[in-house]
Amino acid sequence: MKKKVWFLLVISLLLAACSGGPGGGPGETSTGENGDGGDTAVNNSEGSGGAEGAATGPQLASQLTVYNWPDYIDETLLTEYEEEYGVQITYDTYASNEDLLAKLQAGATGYDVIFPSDYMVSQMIELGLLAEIDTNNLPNFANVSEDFKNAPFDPNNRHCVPYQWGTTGIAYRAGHEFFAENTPDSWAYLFDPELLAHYADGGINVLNDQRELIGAALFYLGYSPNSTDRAQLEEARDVILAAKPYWKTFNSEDYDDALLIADEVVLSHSWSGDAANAYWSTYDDATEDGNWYYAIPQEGAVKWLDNICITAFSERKETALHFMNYLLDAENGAAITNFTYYASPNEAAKAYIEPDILADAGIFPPANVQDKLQWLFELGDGVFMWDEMWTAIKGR
Ligand code: N2P
Repeated sequence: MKKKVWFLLVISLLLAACSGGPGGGPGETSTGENGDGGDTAVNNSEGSGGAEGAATGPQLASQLTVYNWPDYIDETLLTEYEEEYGVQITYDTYASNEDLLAKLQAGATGYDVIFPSDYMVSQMIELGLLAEIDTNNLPNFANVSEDFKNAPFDPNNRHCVPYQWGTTGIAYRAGHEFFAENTPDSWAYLFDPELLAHYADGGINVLNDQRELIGAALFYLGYSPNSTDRAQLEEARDVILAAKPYWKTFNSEDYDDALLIADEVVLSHSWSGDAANAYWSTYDDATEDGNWYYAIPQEGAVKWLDNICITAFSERKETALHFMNYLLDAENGAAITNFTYYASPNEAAKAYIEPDILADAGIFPPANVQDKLQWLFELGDGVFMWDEMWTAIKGR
């Protein structure tokens, strides 16, 4: 039995942070051709588990295009959906909310189902990029925890339903001699050159994600991760530029497997599930321990909720809704978390989630930790200033 809880609750000095609700080209596993007709292309009427009524079943298109974060679903679920419903799924991935938005704004209208985070949902609603849904047509919406319904970024779930949630902190190599004496429980371990000098030769990775990285620097400086104050943002940019020479990689796509598990780095800015993947993938029954630990910095950290949404331009909305309902099934929701190591907002799924995952406080943080995390909000026009900082950070 893997009983050891590896997560460090290093939050005691956390400043009172704002809490509240979450306010705030098709391809890789493609199994079909592009460009079939829309939902009118009836080819399935099995009906079981359908979103549109049991009697006749939904009118499903022959294809569906799904655009998600990397390593964010157990792909056997896709195959099972294809086999059960006769819908061929084209599955593709993006690295960040900003990449997703840029792709849609550049005219990639082929995508039906997407998975933006909280702040990006509100931005996309304002831009008219998301279709409206009626959760009355989603029987499995009842599986979702009330805590995650009706979030401020999408009142009454008029556009999206919750998919997975997590935190953003620091993953570090257990057994590294410097970390044996010094727990990386502060963003200083990512940004302070004096500290970085102790372990930079082992490799450091940061998330290639502007809201996360600039947000972390803002936490480090004692500011809001949603700041749109130019002086604060410039300070954050300069903190990042001073630390950048010590970093080996900007990777938010496959850093858990390619860098953490592969021992290419000793410390990484990390999403909770990726850190947990690194821990459980290196877990040794003999020592009852894994190689990677995860800490939430004392200055505060981001809590996020990713969502399943249908694009406004989807020509297969009924099929997309049917697929959305499929993902909200209790056992399917559990299969997703058992694969990704991210927390599930699907309450009914918990009966099927691995006990070790449910008990892992790094994945499902206790309430006292959650209360001290902060949501990211849409930045309004401030987004242009953030883009400017990000260009300066990545460009030099
Ligand atoms: C995992 C993607 C995590 C999504 N590879 C963070 N919002």
